[in-house]
Amino acid sequence: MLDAKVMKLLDEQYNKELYSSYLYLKIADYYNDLTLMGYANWFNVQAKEELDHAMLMLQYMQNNSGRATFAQVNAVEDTFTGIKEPLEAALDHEKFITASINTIYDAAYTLKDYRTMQFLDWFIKEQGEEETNADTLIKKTELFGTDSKGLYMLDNELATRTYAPPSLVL
Ligand code: OFO
Repeated sequence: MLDAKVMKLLDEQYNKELYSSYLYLKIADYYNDLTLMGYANWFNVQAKEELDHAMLMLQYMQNNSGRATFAQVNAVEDTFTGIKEPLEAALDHEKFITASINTIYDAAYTLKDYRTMQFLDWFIKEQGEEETNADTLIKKTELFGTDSKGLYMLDNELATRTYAPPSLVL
């Protein structure tokens, strides 16, 4: 059994991961509308990965006699303009998720919940990679995205991203 405080934080994280997937589907939809199909593909793949993260949170709770509350997933605001704005929103969101994972880790550490700390190790590494990826995408868009030929090539590069299931298996 896990401590109730840790279980509550994991449950909230489950909801945040579902929202992450929803946010990235929204961003993919935005780029789809701009006919930037590579950017759309990149975020559709990211949305699938986020759904995997939600499933891992749910499975970990279930494996430890917990249950999720299945709280409402927030709506995604449709306020994006330009090509760079959704990328900045994605990076901000990843920083928010990193802080949220760190909060759960802190709680697990305080309670000497080594099992949850070990589970979260994978997420901490993953967040580092995702923040880097989001930041790189912004920088590449700044470098090449202002020129139509450069944007076309960058979009083609992003179209090659493929989905791979998570390396963490519970
Ligand atoms: Fe769930 O990986 Fe980032 O947000």
